Amino acid sequence: SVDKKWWKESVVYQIYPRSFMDSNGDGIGDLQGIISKLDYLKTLGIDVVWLCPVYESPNDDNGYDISNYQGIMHEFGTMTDWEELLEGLHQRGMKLIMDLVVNHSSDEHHWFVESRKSKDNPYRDYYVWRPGKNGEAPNDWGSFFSGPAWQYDATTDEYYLHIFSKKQPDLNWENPKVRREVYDMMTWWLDKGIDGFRMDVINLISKAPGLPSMKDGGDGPRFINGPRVHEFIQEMNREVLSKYDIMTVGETLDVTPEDVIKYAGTDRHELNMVFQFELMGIDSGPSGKWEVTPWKLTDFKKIISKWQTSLEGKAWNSIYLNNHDQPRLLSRFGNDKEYHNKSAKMLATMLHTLQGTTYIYQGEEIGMTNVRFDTIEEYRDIETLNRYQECIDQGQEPSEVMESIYAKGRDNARTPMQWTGNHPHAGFTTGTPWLTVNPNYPEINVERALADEDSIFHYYQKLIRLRKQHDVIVYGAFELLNADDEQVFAYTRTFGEERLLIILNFYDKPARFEWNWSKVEAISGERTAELLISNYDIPASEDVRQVDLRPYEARVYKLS
Ligand code: ISL
Ligand code: CA
Repeated sequence: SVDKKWWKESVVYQIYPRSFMDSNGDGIGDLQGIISKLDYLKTLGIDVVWLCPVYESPNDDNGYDISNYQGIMHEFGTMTDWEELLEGLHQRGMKLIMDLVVNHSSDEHHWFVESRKSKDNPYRDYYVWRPGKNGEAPNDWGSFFSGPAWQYDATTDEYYLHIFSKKQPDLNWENPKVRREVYDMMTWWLDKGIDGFRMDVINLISKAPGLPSMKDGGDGPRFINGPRVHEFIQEMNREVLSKYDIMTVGETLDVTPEDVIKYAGTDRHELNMVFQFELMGIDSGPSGKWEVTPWKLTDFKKIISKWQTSLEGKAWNSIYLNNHDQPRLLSRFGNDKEYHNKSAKMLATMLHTLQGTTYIYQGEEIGMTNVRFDTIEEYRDIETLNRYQECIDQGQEPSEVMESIYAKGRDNARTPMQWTGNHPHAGFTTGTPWLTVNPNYPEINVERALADEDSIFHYYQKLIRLRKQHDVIVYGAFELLNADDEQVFAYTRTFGEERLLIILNFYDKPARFEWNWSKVEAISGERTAELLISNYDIPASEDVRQVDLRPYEARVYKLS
């Protein structure tokens, strides 16, 4: 009775093109660079590539500020290169999903160039313009990238809304013409043969009527999960998505499982799944992501169990542990020093054995880590640079600000992909990279990973293969076994007669895991446990009823 879908069975690999592979020595990753690595992706075994924005852009936010939705960024190549990429993926049996960034455009998009000219310009209402209030911004909304979310424009003596940088004005989704433009553009890409979209901050597109201030009481929606958001997405589904066999994943900030069941519920005709961020907030304090806070495994398990169980049979999870906006998973949840290999495999074991579509971010499969550049001058990310300036202006110690950037800055994920150990810049470019390569590339690189049977890469490869062999890995229901244990995360996955037992030691200390074996007997009457994968050698004779785990040990058993 289970609802089988190719996008549930898929493993997605996220490419941040600027940092993946540079083919022409200008220091910037590009489409031909990606094309040269398609066999690498095929070897890993992934099914789908999610390509971060490659559209024309002045790159205020590395392509998330789009000036032409139907053109390719010159630094990345041409439309012909892009077509070659799509064909190269399809020939190898892989799919391509594109980033859809339509909460905002670039201020250099011709719609905005027109819009700002006069109050009666035909494009005026493509964006959100308001007069000031007593010489100040129309309301108190703040930008995600520091400062107010409004920019004054002298030409018409009004302000425009920008929830991200001031070069990313928000599109006005209340205007049916804007929605039509977006749907036509999506159709144009789908007709070129792409296999779906990842939708940037899609739950921000509907703003509360009257744009009420945050401080004006009530906690009604302002611009997150706004009043018309489901109407808009259902319209998009009707007009565009429903006509194709594609996958869609929405990026949704600040959502509960109830919200997600609305965005991605089986009967909702909206999206296939979303990215939610609850786990990504586990090491942040009340003031937000920069307030680095220790996390506890019991809370970590609580968050995962909550999402695994509350979406069961109702919606579908996206499983990821990092992306281009987040720190590297290994530096954050594992141990990027003495247990680099073991802890990366332990986290990978979890990533691939939770219920949901699996997402791998480039470099994760070789255990790339966070980076610590000496000075702020080496950083490139607009969020990081704005935040640094804001803190310095407020009188904070530079060294203190740098520590939070080392832990949370987005450039951690954006340092160039480490291909080789003995070429300058890790073989990413023959020129000067746009962002400095992580100095650990002589140890951590693809060349070395491919040559080493015991590498993180080969472990990912094995996990991906297992997904293709065991339906229970994709479809099994999740059950947490040990909510109160601060060191071990253990759970089962059950699909009909099939059951998996997953045991993960999250720390560098040994641990014992004991389990109530009668549960297994209850489902099958048998007592066999077949080891499917582990990051240590395990004697065949070992008794699964009482498992002694070494640092960061991970095991997956198939019970029958
Ligand atoms: O990066 C974040 C954490 O600091 C998030 O707040 C992020 O801004 C948010 O998840 C939205 O991200 C998406 O839209 C942004 C873009 O900068 C991000 O790269 C993108 O993933 C604006 O388009
Ligand atoms: Ca290049």
